[in-house]
Amino acid sequence: MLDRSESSLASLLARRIPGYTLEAPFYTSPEIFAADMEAIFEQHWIYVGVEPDVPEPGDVVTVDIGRNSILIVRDDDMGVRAYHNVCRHRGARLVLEEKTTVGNLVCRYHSWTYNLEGDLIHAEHMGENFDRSCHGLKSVHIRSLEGLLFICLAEEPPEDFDGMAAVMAPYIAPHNIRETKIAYQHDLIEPGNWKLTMENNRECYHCGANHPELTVPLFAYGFGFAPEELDDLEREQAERYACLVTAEHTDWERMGIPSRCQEHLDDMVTGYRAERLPLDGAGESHTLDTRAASKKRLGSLPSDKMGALHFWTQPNSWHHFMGDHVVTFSVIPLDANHSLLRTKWLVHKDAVEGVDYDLENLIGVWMATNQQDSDLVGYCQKGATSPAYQPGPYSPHTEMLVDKFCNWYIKRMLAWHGPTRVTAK
Ligand code: 3BY
Ligand code: FES
Ligand code: FE
Repeated sequence: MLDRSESSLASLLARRIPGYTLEAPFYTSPEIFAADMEAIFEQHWIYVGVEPDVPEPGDVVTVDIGRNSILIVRDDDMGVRAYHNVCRHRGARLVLEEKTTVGNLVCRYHSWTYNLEGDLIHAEHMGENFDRSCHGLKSVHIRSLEGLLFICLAEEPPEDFDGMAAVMAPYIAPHNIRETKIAYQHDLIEPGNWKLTMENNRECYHCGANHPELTVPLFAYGFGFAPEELDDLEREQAERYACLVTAEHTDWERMGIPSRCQEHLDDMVTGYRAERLPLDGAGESHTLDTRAASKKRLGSLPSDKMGALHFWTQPNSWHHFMGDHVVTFSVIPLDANHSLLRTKWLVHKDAVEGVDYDLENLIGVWMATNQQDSDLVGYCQKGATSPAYQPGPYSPHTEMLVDKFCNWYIKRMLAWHGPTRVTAK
Protein backbone atom coordinates (compact mmCIF):
# COMPACT_ATOMS: atom_id res chain seq x y z
CA MET A 1 0.00 0.00 0.00
CA LEU A 2 1.15 3.51 -0.72
CA ASP A 3 1.11 5.91 2.15
CA ARG A 4 -0.23 9.41 1.55
CA SER A 5 3.12 11.03 0.83
CA GLU A 6 4.16 8.23 -1.55
CA SER A 7 0.91 8.64 -3.43
CA SER A 8 1.26 12.40 -3.79
CA LEU A 9 1.19 13.52 -7.39
CA ALA A 10 4.71 14.91 -6.97
CA SER A 11 6.16 11.53 -5.97
CA LEU A 12 4.17 9.65 -8.62
CA LEU A 13 5.51 12.04 -11.26
CA ALA A 14 9.06 11.88 -9.93
CA ARG A 15 9.28 8.11 -9.90
CA ARG A 16 7.75 7.38 -13.31
CA ILE A 17 9.92 4.82 -15.09
CA PRO A 18 10.40 5.64 -18.78
CA GLY A 19 9.47 2.75 -21.05
CA TYR A 20 6.68 1.60 -18.73
CA THR A 21 2.96 2.33 -18.43
CA LEU A 22 1.96 4.83 -15.77
CA GLU A 23 1.10 3.86 -12.22
CA ALA A 24 -2.59 3.10 -11.60
CA PRO A 25 -3.62 6.41 -9.94
CA PHE A 26 -2.82 8.22 -13.20
CA TYR A 27 -5.71 6.31 -14.74
CA THR A 28 -8.12 6.02 -11.81
CA SER A 29 -7.70 8.91 -9.35
CA PRO A 30 -10.27 11.74 -9.42
CA GLU A 31 -7.61 14.03 -7.90
CA ILE A 32 -5.16 13.31 -10.73
CA PHE A 33 -8.00 13.74 -13.21
CA ALA A 34 -8.58 17.24 -11.80
CA ALA A 35 -4.82 17.89 -11.93
CA ASP A 36 -4.77 16.76 -15.60
CA MET A 37 -7.60 19.12 -16.47
CA GLU A 38 -5.78 22.03 -14.85
CA ALA A 39 -2.25 21.30 -16.11
CA ILE A 40 -3.01 19.86 -19.54
CA PHE A 41 -6.48 20.80 -20.79
CA GLU A 42 -6.48 24.33 -19.35
CA GLN A 43 -2.90 25.11 -20.43
CA HIS A 44 -2.25 23.54 -23.84
CA TRP A 45 -3.55 23.85 -27.37
CA ILE A 46 -6.55 21.52 -27.56
CA TYR A 47 -7.93 20.34 -30.90
CA VAL A 48 -11.70 20.95 -30.89
CA GLY A 49 -13.06 20.89 -34.45
CA VAL A 50 -12.78 22.15 -37.99
CA GLU A 51 -13.68 25.34 -39.81
CA PRO A 52 -16.49 23.49 -41.65
CA ASP A 53 -18.19 23.18 -38.21
CA VAL A 54 -18.98 26.89 -38.61
CA PRO A 55 -19.08 27.54 -42.36
CA GLU A 56 -21.29 30.69 -42.36
CA PRO A 57 -21.46 33.91 -40.31
CA GLY A 58 -23.52 33.29 -37.18
CA ASP A 59 -22.72 29.58 -37.04
CA VAL A 60 -21.85 28.53 -33.51
CA VAL A 61 -20.48 25.32 -32.07
CA THR A 62 -20.01 24.66 -28.34
CA VAL A 63 -17.35 22.46 -26.81
CA ASP A 64 -17.27 21.51 -23.14
CA ILE A 65 -13.86 20.83 -21.63
CA GLY A 66 -14.07 19.96 -17.93
CA ARG A 67 -15.45 22.95 -16.07
CA ASN A 68 -15.23 25.15 -19.21
CA SER A 69 -17.77 25.59 -21.96
CA ILE A 70 -16.47 27.31 -25.07
CA LEU A 71 -18.32 28.95 -27.95
CA ILE A 72 -16.74 28.88 -31.39
CA VAL A 73 -18.34 31.41 -33.71
CA ARG A 74 -17.97 32.42 -37.36
CA ASP A 75 -18.11 36.23 -37.40
CA ASP A 76 -19.42 38.56 -40.12
CA ASP A 77 -15.93 38.98 -41.59
CA MET A 78 -15.58 35.19 -41.88
CA GLY A 79 -13.14 35.07 -38.96
CA VAL A 80 -13.42 32.29 -36.39
CA ARG A 81 -13.58 33.43 -32.78
CA ALA A 82 -13.90 31.65 -29.44
CA TYR A 83 -15.48 32.83 -26.20
CA HIS A 84 -16.32 31.45 -22.80
CA ASN A 85 -19.95 30.35 -22.92
CA VAL A 86 -20.78 32.40 -19.82
CA CYS A 87 -23.06 35.43 -19.74
CA ARG A 88 -21.39 38.48 -18.18
CA HIS A 89 -24.61 39.37 -16.30
CA ARG A 90 -25.28 36.59 -13.80
CA GLY A 91 -23.25 33.89 -15.46
CA ALA A 92 -25.92 31.88 -17.26
CA ARG A 93 -24.73 29.51 -19.97
CA LEU A 94 -25.44 31.35 -23.21
CA VAL A 95 -25.70 28.61 -25.83
CA LEU A 96 -27.03 25.22 -24.79
CA GLU A 97 -26.97 23.48 -28.17
CA GLU A 98 -23.86 21.80 -29.57
CA LYS A 99 -24.51 23.52 -32.90
CA THR A 100 -26.74 26.43 -33.81
CA THR A 101 -26.90 29.53 -35.98
CA VAL A 102 -27.58 32.98 -34.51
CA GLY A 103 -27.80 36.64 -35.54
CA ASN A 104 -26.48 37.76 -32.17
CA LEU A 105 -25.79 35.77 -29.02
CA VAL A 106 -28.79 36.40 -26.77
CA CYS A 107 -28.89 35.18 -23.18
CA ARG A 108 -32.28 33.66 -22.45
CA TYR A 109 -32.26 34.77 -18.80
CA HIS A 110 -32.47 38.61 -19.06
CA SER A 111 -31.82 39.03 -22.78
CA TRP A 112 -28.36 40.52 -22.61
CA THR A 113 -27.24 40.46 -26.23
CA TYR A 114 -23.73 40.10 -27.65
CA ASN A 115 -22.70 40.53 -31.26
CA LEU A 116 -20.52 37.95 -33.02
CA GLU A 117 -17.44 39.98 -32.03
CA GLY A 118 -18.35 39.35 -28.38
CA ASP A 119 -19.39 42.96 -27.58
CA LEU A 120 -22.37 43.47 -25.30
CA ILE A 121 -24.73 45.47 -27.52
CA HIS A 122 -27.95 45.34 -25.51
CA ALA A 123 -28.71 45.19 -21.77
CA GLU A 124 -31.94 46.76 -20.51
CA HIS A 125 -32.57 48.48 -17.17
CA MET A 126 -28.93 48.64 -16.09
CA GLY A 127 -28.97 52.35 -15.31
CA GLU A 128 -27.08 55.22 -16.86
CA ASN A 129 -23.77 54.44 -15.16
CA PHE A 130 -23.58 50.96 -16.64
CA ASP A 131 -20.70 50.55 -19.09
CA ARG A 132 -21.54 47.91 -21.68
CA SER A 133 -17.99 47.97 -23.01
CA CYS A 134 -16.73 46.41 -19.76
CA HIS A 135 -19.07 43.43 -20.11
CA GLY A 136 -18.19 41.78 -23.42
CA LEU A 137 -17.77 38.02 -23.62
CA LYS A 138 -14.45 36.68 -22.39
CA SER A 139 -12.46 35.52 -25.36
CA VAL A 140 -10.53 32.27 -25.64
CA HIS A 141 -7.39 31.87 -27.77
CA ILE A 142 -8.15 30.08 -31.02
CA ARG A 143 -6.00 29.17 -34.03
CA SER A 144 -6.88 27.59 -37.32
CA LEU A 145 -4.19 25.32 -38.72
CA GLU A 146 -5.36 25.17 -42.34
CA GLY A 147 -8.91 24.61 -41.07
CA LEU A 148 -8.16 22.50 -37.96
CA LEU A 149 -9.30 24.48 -34.91
CA PHE A 150 -7.28 24.54 -31.71
CA ILE A 151 -8.22 26.50 -28.60
CA CYS A 152 -6.14 27.34 -25.55
CA LEU A 153 -7.67 28.28 -22.21
CA ALA A 154 -4.42 29.58 -20.72
CA GLU A 155 -3.93 33.32 -20.43
CA GLU A 156 -0.55 32.92 -22.12
CA PRO A 157 -0.75 30.00 -24.56
CA PRO A 158 2.35 27.97 -25.46
CA GLU A 159 4.19 30.00 -28.08
CA ASP A 160 5.45 27.07 -30.10
CA PHE A 161 2.08 26.52 -31.80
CA ASP A 162 3.35 28.82 -34.56
CA GLY A 163 6.39 26.61 -35.09
CA MET A 164 4.18 23.56 -35.50
CA ALA A 165 1.81 25.46 -37.78
CA ALA A 166 4.67 26.61 -40.02
CA VAL A 167 5.88 23.02 -40.48
CA MET A 168 2.44 21.46 -40.80
CA ALA A 169 0.59 23.96 -43.00
CA PRO A 170 2.22 22.71 -46.25
CA TYR A 171 1.30 19.11 -45.33
CA ILE A 172 -2.36 19.91 -44.63
CA ALA A 173 -3.08 22.70 -47.12
CA PRO A 174 -3.23 20.46 -50.23
CA HIS A 175 -6.28 18.70 -48.69
CA ASN A 176 -8.05 22.09 -48.36
CA ILE A 177 -10.19 21.52 -45.29
CA ARG A 178 -11.88 24.88 -45.75
CA GLU A 179 -13.46 23.50 -48.93
CA THR A 180 -14.85 20.41 -47.19
CA LYS A 181 -18.04 19.65 -45.30
CA ILE A 182 -18.67 17.34 -42.39
CA ALA A 183 -20.31 14.27 -43.90
CA TYR A 184 -20.69 12.64 -40.48
CA GLN A 185 -19.79 13.16 -36.84
CA HIS A 186 -19.80 10.43 -34.24
CA ASP A 187 -19.43 10.85 -30.48
CA LEU A 188 -18.29 7.77 -28.61
CA ILE A 189 -17.95 7.70 -24.83
CA GLU A 190 -15.06 5.40 -24.08
CA PRO A 191 -14.99 3.60 -20.71
CA GLY A 192 -11.48 4.74 -19.82
CA ASN A 193 -9.19 7.53 -18.76
CA TRP A 194 -8.26 9.93 -21.57
CA LYS A 195 -4.61 8.87 -21.41
CA LEU A 196 -5.54 5.26 -22.21
CA THR A 197 -7.42 6.48 -25.29
CA MET A 198 -4.35 8.45 -26.37
CA GLU A 199 -1.93 5.62 -25.61
CA ASN A 200 -4.05 3.24 -27.64
CA ASN A 201 -3.89 5.58 -30.63
CA ARG A 202 -0.11 5.83 -30.50
CA GLU A 203 0.60 2.24 -31.50
CA CYS A 204 -0.55 -0.42 -33.91
CA TYR A 205 0.87 -3.38 -31.95
CA HIS A 206 -2.79 -4.21 -31.25
CA CYS A 207 -4.04 -3.66 -34.82
CA GLY A 208 -3.44 -7.14 -36.28
CA ALA A 209 -5.33 -8.88 -33.49
CA ASN A 210 -8.16 -6.36 -33.14
CA HIS A 211 -8.85 -4.36 -36.30
CA PRO A 212 -9.92 -6.63 -39.19
CA GLU A 213 -11.35 -3.63 -41.09
CA LEU A 214 -8.49 -1.16 -40.54
CA THR A 215 -5.81 -3.68 -41.45
CA VAL A 216 -7.27 -3.98 -44.96
CA PRO A 217 -5.93 -0.56 -46.05
CA LEU A 218 -3.01 -0.43 -43.59
CA PHE A 219 0.20 -2.26 -44.37
CA ALA A 220 1.04 -4.81 -41.69
CA TYR A 221 4.62 -3.52 -41.50
CA GLY A 222 3.71 0.11 -41.13
CA PHE A 223 3.89 0.26 -37.38
CA GLY A 224 7.09 -1.46 -36.35
CA PHE A 225 8.38 -4.95 -35.64
CA ALA A 226 11.38 -6.62 -34.01
CA PRO A 227 13.60 -7.62 -36.97
CA GLU A 228 15.05 -10.62 -35.15
CA GLU A 229 11.55 -12.10 -34.76
CA LEU A 230 10.79 -12.12 -38.49
CA ASP A 231 11.32 -15.13 -40.71
CA ASP A 232 12.96 -14.68 -44.11
CA LEU A 233 9.72 -14.06 -45.99
CA GLU A 234 8.49 -11.54 -43.42
CA ARG A 235 11.85 -9.75 -43.43
CA GLU A 236 11.70 -9.48 -47.18
CA GLN A 237 8.15 -8.04 -47.00
CA ALA A 238 9.20 -5.58 -44.32
CA GLU A 239 12.14 -4.45 -46.43
CA ARG A 240 9.85 -4.06 -49.44
CA TYR A 241 7.51 -1.92 -47.33
CA ALA A 242 10.41 0.29 -46.18
CA CYS A 243 11.48 0.76 -49.84
CA LEU A 244 7.91 1.59 -50.82
CA VAL A 245 7.72 4.29 -48.15
CA THR A 246 10.98 5.85 -49.36
CA ALA A 247 9.88 5.69 -53.01
CA GLU A 248 6.40 7.13 -52.31
CA HIS A 249 7.85 9.96 -50.20
CA THR A 250 10.15 10.86 -53.07
CA ASP A 251 7.30 10.75 -55.60
CA TRP A 252 4.83 12.72 -53.48
CA GLU A 253 7.40 15.35 -52.56
CA ARG A 254 8.36 15.69 -56.22
CA MET A 255 4.67 16.46 -56.86
CA GLY A 256 4.86 19.19 -54.19
CA ILE A 257 3.12 17.20 -51.44
CA PRO A 258 5.18 17.16 -48.21
CA SER A 259 5.17 13.61 -46.86
CA ARG A 260 8.30 12.81 -44.85
CA CYS A 261 8.13 12.27 -41.12
CA GLN A 262 8.18 15.23 -38.75
CA GLU A 263 8.37 14.28 -35.13
CA HIS A 264 8.32 16.45 -32.02
CA LEU A 265 6.13 14.38 -29.73
CA ASP A 266 8.02 14.93 -26.49
CA ASP A 267 10.50 17.72 -27.18
CA MET A 268 8.02 20.56 -27.71
CA VAL A 269 5.34 22.03 -25.43
CA THR A 270 2.95 21.64 -28.38
CA GLY A 271 4.07 18.12 -29.30
CA TYR A 272 3.17 16.66 -32.67
CA ARG A 273 4.05 14.10 -35.34
CA ALA A 274 3.20 13.77 -39.01
CA GLU A 275 3.96 11.36 -41.80
CA ARG A 276 2.27 10.39 -45.04
CA LEU A 277 2.25 6.62 -45.47
CA PRO A 278 1.29 4.46 -48.44
CA LEU A 279 -1.86 2.36 -48.16
CA ASP A 280 -2.28 -1.25 -49.26
CA GLY A 281 -4.28 -2.37 -52.32
CA ALA A 282 -5.37 0.53 -54.51
CA GLY A 283 -3.69 2.84 -51.97
CA GLU A 284 -6.41 5.47 -51.99
CA SER A 285 -8.37 5.47 -48.76
CA HIS A 286 -9.35 3.90 -45.43
CA THR A 287 -12.09 1.80 -46.99
CA LEU A 288 -12.69 -1.92 -47.27
CA ASP A 289 -11.84 -1.88 -50.99
CA THR A 290 -8.94 0.61 -50.41
CA ARG A 291 -10.45 2.86 -53.10
CA ALA A 292 -11.63 6.43 -52.66
CA ALA A 293 -14.97 6.57 -50.84
CA SER A 294 -15.81 9.95 -52.36
CA LYS A 295 -15.59 10.75 -56.08
CA LYS A 296 -14.65 14.39 -55.49
CA ARG A 297 -10.91 14.59 -54.84
CA LEU A 298 -9.86 17.05 -52.15
CA GLY A 299 -8.06 20.35 -52.70
CA SER A 300 -5.11 20.52 -55.02
CA LEU A 301 -4.02 16.89 -54.71
CA PRO A 302 -2.43 15.55 -57.89
CA SER A 303 -3.65 11.95 -57.60
CA ASP A 304 -6.21 9.72 -55.89
CA LYS A 305 -3.37 7.59 -54.62
CA MET A 306 -2.11 9.83 -51.84
CA GLY A 307 -1.91 7.20 -49.09
CA ALA A 308 -2.80 8.70 -45.69
CA LEU A 309 -1.15 11.62 -43.95
CA HIS A 310 -1.15 10.84 -40.23
CA PHE A 311 -1.04 13.94 -38.02
CA TRP A 312 -0.98 13.54 -34.26
CA THR A 313 -0.97 16.25 -31.61
CA GLN A 314 -0.39 16.19 -27.86
CA PRO A 315 -2.49 16.00 -25.82
CA ASN A 316 -5.71 15.11 -27.61
CA SER A 317 -5.89 14.57 -31.36
CA TRP A 318 -5.06 12.54 -34.41
CA HIS A 319 -6.09 12.89 -38.04
CA HIS A 320 -5.94 10.95 -41.29
CA PHE A 321 -5.81 12.95 -44.52
CA MET A 322 -6.48 11.01 -47.68
CA GLY A 323 -7.12 12.00 -51.30
CA ASP A 324 -10.89 11.82 -51.00
CA HIS A 325 -11.63 12.42 -47.33
CA VAL A 326 -10.25 13.41 -43.95
CA VAL A 327 -11.03 11.78 -40.62
CA THR A 328 -10.28 13.81 -37.50
CA PHE A 329 -10.43 12.63 -33.90
CA SER A 330 -10.49 14.66 -30.69
CA VAL A 331 -10.41 13.26 -27.17
CA ILE A 332 -12.12 15.20 -24.39
CA PRO A 333 -11.79 13.79 -20.86
CA LEU A 334 -15.13 13.44 -19.02
CA ASP A 335 -14.02 11.99 -15.69
CA ALA A 336 -11.21 9.71 -14.50
CA ASN A 337 -12.94 6.70 -16.10
CA HIS A 338 -14.64 8.14 -19.20
CA SER A 339 -13.56 10.05 -22.30
CA LEU A 340 -15.37 11.47 -25.28
CA LEU A 341 -13.91 10.46 -28.64
CA ARG A 342 -15.36 12.79 -31.28
CA THR A 343 -14.78 11.68 -34.88
CA LYS A 344 -15.58 13.77 -37.96
CA TRP A 345 -15.47 12.59 -41.57
CA LEU A 346 -14.88 15.41 -44.08
CA VAL A 347 -15.52 15.21 -47.82
CA HIS A 348 -15.35 17.82 -50.57
CA LYS A 349 -18.09 20.39 -49.96
CA ASP A 350 -19.66 19.65 -53.35
CA ALA A 351 -19.77 15.87 -52.83
CA VAL A 352 -23.35 14.62 -52.63
CA GLU A 353 -24.27 11.70 -50.41
CA GLY A 354 -25.64 8.79 -52.42
CA VAL A 355 -24.19 10.24 -55.64
CA ASP A 356 -20.51 10.92 -54.92
CA TYR A 357 -20.17 8.85 -51.79
CA ASP A 358 -21.94 6.15 -49.85
CA LEU A 359 -21.97 7.09 -46.16
CA GLU A 360 -21.66 3.51 -44.88
CA ASN A 361 -18.61 2.97 -47.06
CA LEU A 362 -17.09 6.30 -45.99
CA ILE A 363 -17.40 5.74 -42.24
CA GLY A 364 -17.37 1.94 -42.02
CA VAL A 365 -13.68 1.32 -41.26
CA TRP A 366 -13.34 3.89 -38.48
CA MET A 367 -16.78 3.27 -36.96
CA ALA A 368 -15.76 -0.36 -36.47
CA THR A 369 -12.19 0.50 -35.43
CA ASN A 370 -13.26 3.13 -32.88
CA GLN A 371 -15.56 0.64 -31.16
CA GLN A 372 -12.81 -1.98 -31.07
CA ASP A 373 -10.38 0.59 -29.61
CA SER A 374 -12.96 1.70 -27.06
CA ASP A 375 -13.35 -1.90 -25.87
CA LEU A 376 -9.57 -2.22 -25.54
CA VAL A 377 -9.38 1.03 -23.56
CA GLY A 378 -12.11 -0.33 -21.26
CA TYR A 379 -10.13 -3.52 -20.59
CA CYS A 380 -7.10 -1.46 -19.54
CA GLN A 381 -9.24 0.77 -17.34
CA LYS A 382 -10.61 -2.32 -15.59
CA GLY A 383 -7.07 -3.65 -15.18
CA ALA A 384 -5.80 -0.41 -13.68
CA THR A 385 -8.31 -0.70 -10.80
CA SER A 386 -6.97 -4.14 -9.78
CA PRO A 387 -4.48 -4.40 -6.89
CA ALA A 388 -2.51 -6.71 -9.18
CA TYR A 389 -1.85 -3.94 -11.71
CA GLN A 390 1.71 -2.72 -11.99
CA PRO A 391 3.30 -0.69 -14.76
CA GLY A 392 4.18 -2.92 -17.71
CA PRO A 393 6.88 -2.49 -20.39
CA TYR A 394 6.31 -0.88 -23.77
CA SER A 395 7.69 -2.65 -26.83
CA PRO A 396 10.82 -0.80 -28.03
CA HIS A 397 9.84 -1.70 -31.60
CA THR A 398 6.15 -0.82 -31.74
CA GLU A 399 5.26 1.33 -28.72
CA MET A 400 7.91 4.07 -28.76
CA LEU A 401 5.31 6.71 -29.49
CA VAL A 402 3.17 5.61 -26.53
CA ASP A 403 6.21 6.14 -24.35
CA LYS A 404 6.68 9.58 -25.92
CA PHE A 405 3.09 10.45 -25.09
CA CYS A 406 3.72 9.50 -21.45
CA ASN A 407 7.06 11.36 -21.41
CA TRP A 408 5.34 14.47 -22.70
CA TYR A 409 2.52 14.13 -20.16
CA ILE A 410 4.90 13.66 -17.21
CA LYS A 411 7.01 16.65 -18.32
CA ARG A 412 4.02 18.92 -18.69
CA MET A 413 2.58 17.83 -15.34
CA LEU A 414 5.93 18.45 -13.64
CA ALA A 415 6.15 21.87 -15.25
CA TRP A 416 2.74 22.85 -13.84
CA HIS A 417 2.35 20.88 -10.61
CA GLY A 418 6.00 20.32 -9.73
CA PRO A 419 6.06 22.54 -6.67
CA THR A 420 2.58 21.64 -5.36
CA ARG A 421 1.30 18.54 -3.61
CA VAL A 422 -1.85 16.78 -4.76
CA THR A 423 -2.70 13.55 -3.00
CA ALA A 424 -4.07 10.74 -5.16
CA LYS A 425 -6.48 8.46 -3.37
O1 3BY B 1 -3.61 6.78 -35.75
C1 3BY B 1 -2.78 6.19 -36.43
O2 3BY B 1 -2.01 6.78 -37.14
C2 3BY B 1 -2.69 4.70 -36.35
C3 3BY B 1 -3.65 4.04 -37.25
C4 3BY B 1 -4.28 3.05 -36.41
C5 3BY B 1 -3.85 3.21 -35.04
N1 3BY B 1 -2.84 4.20 -35.02
C6 3BY B 1 -1.56 3.81 -34.53
FE1 FES C 1 -27.55 36.42 -18.93
FE2 FES C 1 -28.92 37.67 -17.03
S1 FES C 1 -27.64 35.93 -16.84
S2 FES C 1 -28.85 38.11 -19.14
FE1 FE D 1 -6.64 0.73 -32.57
